[in-house]
Order: sequence, then structure tokens, then C-alpha cells
Amino acid sequence: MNDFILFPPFPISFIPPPCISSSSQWEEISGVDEHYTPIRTFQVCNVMEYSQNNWLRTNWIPRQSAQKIYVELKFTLRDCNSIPLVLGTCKETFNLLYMETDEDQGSHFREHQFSKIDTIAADESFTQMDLGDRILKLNTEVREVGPVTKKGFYLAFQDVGACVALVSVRVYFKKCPFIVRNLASFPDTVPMDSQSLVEVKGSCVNHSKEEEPPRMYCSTEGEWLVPIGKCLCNVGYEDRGSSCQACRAGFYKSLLGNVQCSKCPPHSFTHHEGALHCGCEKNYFRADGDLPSMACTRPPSAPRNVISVINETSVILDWSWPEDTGGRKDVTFTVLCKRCRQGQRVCEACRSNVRFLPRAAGLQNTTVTVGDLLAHTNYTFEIEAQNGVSQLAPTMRQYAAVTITTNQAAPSPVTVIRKDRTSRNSISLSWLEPERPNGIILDYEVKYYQKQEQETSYTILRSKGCNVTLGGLKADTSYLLQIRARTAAGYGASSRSFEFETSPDCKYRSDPTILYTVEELMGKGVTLISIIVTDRFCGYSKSKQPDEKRLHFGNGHLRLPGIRTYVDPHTYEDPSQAVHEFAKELDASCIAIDKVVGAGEFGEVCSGRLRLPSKKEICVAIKTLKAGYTDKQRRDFLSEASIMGQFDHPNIIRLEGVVTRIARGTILVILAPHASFCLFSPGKPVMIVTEYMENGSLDSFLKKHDAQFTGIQLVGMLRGIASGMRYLSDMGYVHRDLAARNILVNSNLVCKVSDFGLSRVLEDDPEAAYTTRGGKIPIRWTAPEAISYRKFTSASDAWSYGIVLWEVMSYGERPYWEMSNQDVIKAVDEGYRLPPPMDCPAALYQLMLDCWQKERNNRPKFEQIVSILDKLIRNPGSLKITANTSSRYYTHLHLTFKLSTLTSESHPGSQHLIQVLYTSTFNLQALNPDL
Ligand code: ACK
Repeated sequence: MNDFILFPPFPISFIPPPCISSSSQWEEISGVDEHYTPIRTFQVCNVMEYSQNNWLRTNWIPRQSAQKIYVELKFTLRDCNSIPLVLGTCKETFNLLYMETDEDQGSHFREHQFSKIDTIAADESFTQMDLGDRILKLNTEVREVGPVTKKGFYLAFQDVGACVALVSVRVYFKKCPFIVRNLASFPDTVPMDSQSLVEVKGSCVNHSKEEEPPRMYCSTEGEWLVPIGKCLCNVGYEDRGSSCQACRAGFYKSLLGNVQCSKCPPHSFTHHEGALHCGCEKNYFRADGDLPSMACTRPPSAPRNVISVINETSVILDWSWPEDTGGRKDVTFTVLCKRCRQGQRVCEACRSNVRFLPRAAGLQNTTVTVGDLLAHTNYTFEIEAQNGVSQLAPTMRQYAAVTITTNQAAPSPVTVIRKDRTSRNSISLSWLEPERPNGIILDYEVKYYQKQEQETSYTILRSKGCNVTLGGLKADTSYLLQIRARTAAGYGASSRSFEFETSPDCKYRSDPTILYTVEELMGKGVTLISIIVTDRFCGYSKSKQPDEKRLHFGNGHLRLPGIRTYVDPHTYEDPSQAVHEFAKELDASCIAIDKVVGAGEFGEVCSGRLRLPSKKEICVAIKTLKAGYTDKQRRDFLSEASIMGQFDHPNIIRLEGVVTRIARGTILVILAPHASFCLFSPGKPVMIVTEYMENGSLDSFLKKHDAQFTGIQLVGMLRGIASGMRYLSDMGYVHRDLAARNILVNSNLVCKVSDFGLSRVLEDDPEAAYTTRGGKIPIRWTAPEAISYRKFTSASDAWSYGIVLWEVMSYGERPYWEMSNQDVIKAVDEGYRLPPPMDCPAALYQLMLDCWQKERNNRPKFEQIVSILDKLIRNPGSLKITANTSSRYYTHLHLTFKLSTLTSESHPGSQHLIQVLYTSTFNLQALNPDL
């Protein structure tokens, strides 16, 4: 044994361990590592004797809430070849085992009760030479155990004849730690042992309310994923990171939500914390509609500089704005008219027939004309400025006053008015001169307006004589009219209102409705254009010129002349005409069917061979249409061929042709017995024949080869898909169902886009789900705008490409795992994006995020995606920088027996939670199986 000194290769002081059975060969040895730090190891090295069975067992480890446990071993192992004379006895592995129990069994030990976790071999074993060179070849191995269900467990190390030194054992489980996200707290959560995510409901932090129930998912890796919903701080409280705190004195928050508290606006204050709004200072007020964010205000001061200009019995009053508007903009003016008789100190309110122009109250301008005053009379006008808070402070109101005396008397009102003639849009009137003209009548003012408009808009005419014809009136409408006479003393009082009606419409006019409609159409360019387009559309659908047809498609893009463009087969009145325009009719006798390879949405997919006259035989896939198909199913089925037949690109599945008619007497070669149902019913057989893709669809191919490809191989596949998509988008074709399941892979790992179809895309994809708008959409792959308002474009294809990128980098993982479609829609809408797959190069994750931009115009074009991937391929070193996976959390269940002082492990900058539950550095027991 002493000949084969294990690491460390320098003097080791032996400390007898507490529980070593005398017959077990494991020894506890203290030493120092390569940095001369003291360590303690368990070593065994009985390599010269046969049938070794030496056990070392941990003490009982309480399971706590763990479901899956991780055991990390650090050990050194001696290379048998470097030990002379041990052939046949020396081993290079040892066994790791465990046993679950509900209680600590002390030193009771039965070998057969332990289950093997794994045989542990060293990646690096050391030799005698390494000992000389003092090279430490420390191995680290991690194994998972689970699900564990009992209260605790033991781990054991079984040596069967190796030369091994255990340096440390770390036992831990992963958990999603307590976290506050979106103001909701989520408790410590232990992930499920299976692949499923655990949905956890969050509780709003103190002083907050749920806006939408907060939820998150805890992944098996201990990561919190997909925060949905949130809480909002109550009024009076603001969001300070992960809690809601009361607003400080002098601040307020009047709305529920995560905005900050605001400083009290001018002339307001709060002296307490958590204020919803601030109170006004003395003599300042808030009007009813004032927001808490507005300053407190006061009534305005009086208007200034009042001037009056008297014109016989009317007066124009004019003034300046008050010096102080009270801090408000809603200042208006009110003019109060008082008549003051000579010698009397008390004035009385003016008669109601005094007229104010535009009005007496609520004036926005600083002028008013007052008419119909009495001649030779004293009047006082009080002009008050008012604002939104004047009503609240009656004692603070101020006004400016002016006193005037009118001069000459005006004529009395016209009292007799006669209707002479009415028509549909005019009326002729005449009237008698007023009873008391009080001078020479200069003219008459005729004011009229539609009765229903209540004087809000009126027309004024002046007439020298006593008659007038009012024109341009509306037919069959009531009007009100007033007349007043004017002399050198000004206007007399108005007559009472006189009502008249125009005649109704006549029967024989030209039809204005039609004229109106056309005019309206002219105004609404879109309507008119759509009529023209529809019109043309019909023309095109009959046209045989593909160039014209394509004007209706292509995604709304203008295409450059000379670039081929995709033609929608639905523009053909007869879709079978489209098939024969774009697909070759194959002679069925040239096809041999070998076997069924899968099920398509219309029928089986078979593999077979195609030998065309004077051509080499090639492998093909044959899609068939199942028995009893309807006409519509046949059309939809063949529409895929009509689409595929228009494409010619190395990354698009190539159409060899279709079989839609089989001549009587044709012999079909069917080799595989099960392939017979690949060939239709007694009805007319229909087949689509494409190139054969040996590795089938990409999603199942990746799952089958988990973690087996290099970064460059994966990027090569992705580049192919992007190049195929660039071609499709250049052609103006929007795929709508780009997903790994719709990509086929050939034997050279070339990926080709497949699955073209129209109704099929939305009807038959098993991933497609009904949306609220009724369509069927593969939610997890589809851009938000396509889900919410069916805006399918090459930019929505780019979103789907990002999902395919994620599928590829995670080897066929299901996007958003088993979250429901509704949760996916909500999470994506709230800005959540899939996390980087394990070991995903940062550049590829960035590309995914770019493809998932909410604003579709910001997503990269396929042209750009191809060029990004080309750059990565040219510079493979860039793939080594991996995206930061979100923090993962480990909870130490148990022991680390490194002798160096145990500190809690810290991971600067990350949120790792390390909870060392058991700090004993020395808790292994060497046991003899016979015990
Ligand atoms: O994953 P898979 O083997 O690959 O199962 C599906 C199945 O048919 C239904 O679509 C396979 N498949 C479809 N087209 C082809 C093709 N051109 N070459 C090889 N397999 C194909 C697909």
C-alpha cells in the first residue's frame, strides 16, 4: 500500500476516523493539496488482492424537500498500468450507491439494501510519474439521484480494488429561491422531478394590489421562468424595488400603479406620510375637476382699465386682464348692468331686454357691446373676472365698475310682419315701419336662424326698405326671424320672433343621393381604390398571364421586374389547372413504393423510387390522399404541389411531380406489404412526389441526436433554413407555419423547408389552435401580430424562424415547454422571451431575440439572418461565447469534506443560493459488508 502513495504525494498524517470498521480498507488521511492547504481524504488502495469489497458510507442525510438530488464527487484515481504486478487485481472504477430510509440507522449496515447510482470512472488517472511531478489530476463527477421520497438517505462508495482518494463529496438539490418579482413574492419552490414546470402563484407585497394574478414557473433547473401578471402599489405608496413604501411628507400618490410619489404641487402640502393628495394652503382652492397634480389656485383680481364708448343707446365696454389670474387659465368675465336713477343711491337691475353682445356672462374676450339701453339714462356696469375657484371663495371676488349716461332715443320695435311668398329655399317678407321711429329710419336689420339651432348660428341682413327676400334656405325647415330699425340714435328694440317654414322638396329634381355617394367615394380613396382593385381582380382571375395575377399577392410588396414571384393557386378558377401549370404529371408506372414512413394530414407518406425515361432512378417521398376524399380535400392537397412546384432552391423541398390520373392498365409497383394503403382507395389515386429526405423531420431528428452535433453543424443547418426562407420571402411567399417539424433533413444534414399549403396551414397542423378570432394558428411559433390580427408577413415568418433557432439549439425541446397557449400569448405580450438554451452561443441567442422583436419592422430580414450566420460560420471562435443562462440555484443538502475552512460559496454577481445545511467535514464511515 505504501508503495502506491495516492495524492497528495507528500507526508500524510493519519488521523483515525471515528467510525471506521477495522476490516474496511478505506482510510481517512489528512494531508495538503498542491497549494499546501490542509485537506482530508478517504483513500483505499488494495490493488494487489482479489475480491475487494470495501465500503464507505455517509451518515444519514435528511432529504428535506428535495425530490432530485445531485452528488458531486472530487477524487483522484491511480492508473493500474503504472503499478507493477497488479494485472487482474487492480481496478480503475468504484461504485456510488444510495439507500433511502425514514430514520437514521446508526451503524446498522446491509450491503444489499443499497441501490447503485453509477459506476464512477476517472476521466484522468495519475501515474507514478505524475506523483514525481506533483501533478494533481483531480476528477469531478456529478450524478443525479431521484425522485427520493423517504425522510433521508445514505450515500455509499464501494471499492472493488481501485487505488482511489475521495477528496470531497457535495450533495445538493436545486430550487427556485424566494424572490420578489413585479411586486409579488414567490416562495422557495422545489422543482418537480419530472420535466414539468411548477406553476407558482405569487402574493402581492404589503400595500399593493393585484392588477392581474401574478404567477411564475419554477423549472427543473431551479430557474424562475415566465413572470405573468403583476401587483401595483396602493395609492399613497410607491414602488421601491421590491416593496411598496409610503410617500414621504410633502409627497403624494393619488393613483394605483407603479409610478413614484410626486412632490405636492404649488400652494399645497401634506404633513403626514402615505398621502393620496395634498391639501390646499389658506385662501387657495381646487375646483371640482382639478387633478391632484394641479396647483391650488385662488379667484382672480378685478379687471383693469375699463373704457366705455357710448353710441346713442348702446355702449361698448372694454377692459384689460386682471393683474392676478389666481394661477388659472380658465378666466372669464361677467358684466352686470345696473340702472341708477338720478338722486337715488340704490341702483336697480337693468331690464331684461338690454342686449349684450356676445353675452353678459362667461365672456372670454375683454370686450362686450351693450345695446337696447334707454336713451338719456344712467347705467353702472360691474365687470367681474372669474375663474374655476371663484364660486368657492365668494368673499374674495373683486370687480371693476363704470358708470355711463346714454343719449338719443332709438326707434320702437317693428310689430307687423307679413309673409309674402315661400319656396323650397327662400322666403319673401315685408313689414310696417315702427310706431315710434324717433327720427329717420336709416335701415332695418333682419336677423334669422334655423329654429332648431337656437340662435347658435344666425344670419343678419340689412334692408333699406320694408321688405326682404331671404335666400339659400333649407327646404322644409322652420326659421325664426327678428327685425329692428336703426336711426341716428342707434338700433331700436327688436321685434318679437317670427316663425316661418320653407316648402318641402319637389318630386322631379335630379337624384342628389347618387351624386353624393360618388362624391363621398371620391373623398374616400380607399373605397374607390378597393372597388377598382376588386374589379381588376376579377379580370385577373380570368387572365392566363401569371405576371398579372401576381399583382394581388406578394405580401403587398412591389417586386422588381425579372424576379420570379409566387402565384397563389387560388387565383385560378380551376385549381387543377394550377397544378398542371406548376407540376409535372408523372406516369404512375415509373414509381415504385417501398414503405410507409409517416402520416401526413391528407394520408400516408411513403418512401419509394422514381425512374423517369432516360433518367437515373432516384429516391422519393410519395404523399397520398386518403380514401374517400372530397373535392375540396383534393384541391387543398394538390395546392401544396402547385405551390412547391413554383420553387427551385436547394433549401426548399423539391417537387418531382404529381399523379392525378392513372391510365387503365397501368401497373403500380408496391414492394412493402404495408404500403398498400399508401395507395388510395378504389377512387381516383392522387399523389405528390418529392425528393426523399433520409433523416425525416428536423424536430424528431434533433431529439434523436440530443447534444451530438457541433456548433458549426447546427449553424450550418440553420443557415440552410434561413437561405430557403430568404428565397421564399423574395418570391413573396409567406410560409405561416415555419417550425422544426416542417423542416426535412437529408443524409448530408441539409435542411429544407417543406409543408406548403393554404388552408392546411391553419386547419391541420396538430400544433395549430383556434384563436379568439376564429382562425387556427400554431401559437408557439407565431408572431403576436399574426395571432391577434392575422398579419402574416415575411416578418412574422422571421419570428417563427427565431423559434426554430431555439428548437435547434435546444435539440428539439418544445418551445415554452408545457405552458398553455393562453399563457404563452400573455407572457409574450408582456415581453417575456424564451431563455437561451443550454450552452447556446450568445450570438445565436441575440439573433433569436432580434427575431422576437415586438415591432415587426425591427426584426431582421432573412437576407440579414443568412449573412449573420455566414459570419459565424467563417469565425467559429465566436460560437464559444455562450449566452448567460439565467441564474440557477443549488441548495446544499449535505457535506463537503474539504478540510479547508467551510465558507458559504459565493458567486459574485449572481443570485446563487447556497445553503450549507450540514457543515461536518468528516462524516463518512468505512464499513465492512459483513457488519
Ligand atoms: O419525421 P418523419 O420521419 O419525416 O415523419 C414525417 C412524416 O413523413 C409525415 O410528414 C415524413 N416525410 C415527409 N416528407 C418527407 C420526405 N420528402 N422525405 C422523407 N420523409 C418525409 C416526415
